[in-house]
Amino acid sequence: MPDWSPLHRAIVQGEAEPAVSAARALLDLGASPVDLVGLAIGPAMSEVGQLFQDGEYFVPELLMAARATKGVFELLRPLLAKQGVAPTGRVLLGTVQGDLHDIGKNLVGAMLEGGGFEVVDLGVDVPPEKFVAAIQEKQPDIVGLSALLTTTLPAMKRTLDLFGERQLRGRVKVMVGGAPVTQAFSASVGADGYSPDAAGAVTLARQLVAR
Ligand code: B1M
Repeated sequence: MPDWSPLHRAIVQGEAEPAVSAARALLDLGASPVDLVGLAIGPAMSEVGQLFQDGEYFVPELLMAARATKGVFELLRPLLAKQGVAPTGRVLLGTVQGDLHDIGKNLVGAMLEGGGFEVVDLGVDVPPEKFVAAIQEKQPDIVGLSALLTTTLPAMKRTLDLFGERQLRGRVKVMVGGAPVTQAFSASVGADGYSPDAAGAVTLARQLVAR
């Protein structure tokens, strides 16, 4: 079992170069890029979120941790892409309108890439119309909606409602996630699936394309 602690520590402490070096060392020892995302980066960012919530971290520490993660993702992205066999499907991903949180969404995107999916990331604060335009342009198999604020859950519903109005639900499956999202909420807005975390999102996406 690889020792994830140097990478975990570097991310929690927001040290970008040590994080990249620790990731490189783990890869040299044979660790899988998917495990780096799921077993080191994910838990480290969850700890950062908890430290922020506990009042021990403030915005600068959060942003430093996110920057350290970004450097590691740049190293991992080509390796994750190479790992997948033939692309399993195309996923359009975005954080819904009014919501600027993207750390969890980015983890989901990286895990999906590691699982062989092609990911088109629309970023944060994505209006429903922009999702619709991207569905028409990119023809994804799945749309993934992320929300971190209870106040942006209605935007998730508006997005799904617009897909229905534009008769896109027969063309794409929709999966939802983010801290305030639950299975019950997912069912109430008519999503095709919900995952509480990034690893589960890959399993769910595989099930949705197989349906
Ligand atoms: Co904000 N924030 N934030 N924040 N922030 C929360 C969400 C909050 C719970 C903190 C709190 O008060 N305790 C709270 C929301 C309360 C609520 O809605 N009830 C909150 C608030 C209030 C706010 C602001 C309004 C604060 C303000 O300005 N007064 C503001 C809103 C800005 C906006 O969006 N319009 C704001 C701003 C920010 C920062 C910019 C400072 C920063 C975001 C930086 C960034 O994302 N680039 C930030 C952060 C970092 C957090 C916390 C601390 C951490 C979130 C995070 O990254 N967690 C968060 C408190 C917390 O969660 N502890 C908080 C780590 C990440 C790995 O987990 O995102 O949950 P998560 O993703 C998981 C799963 O949810 C799931 O998989 C991921 C990996 O396992 N998942 C999916 C996510 N998306 C998925 C999609 C899927 C499937 C699974 O399928 C498509």
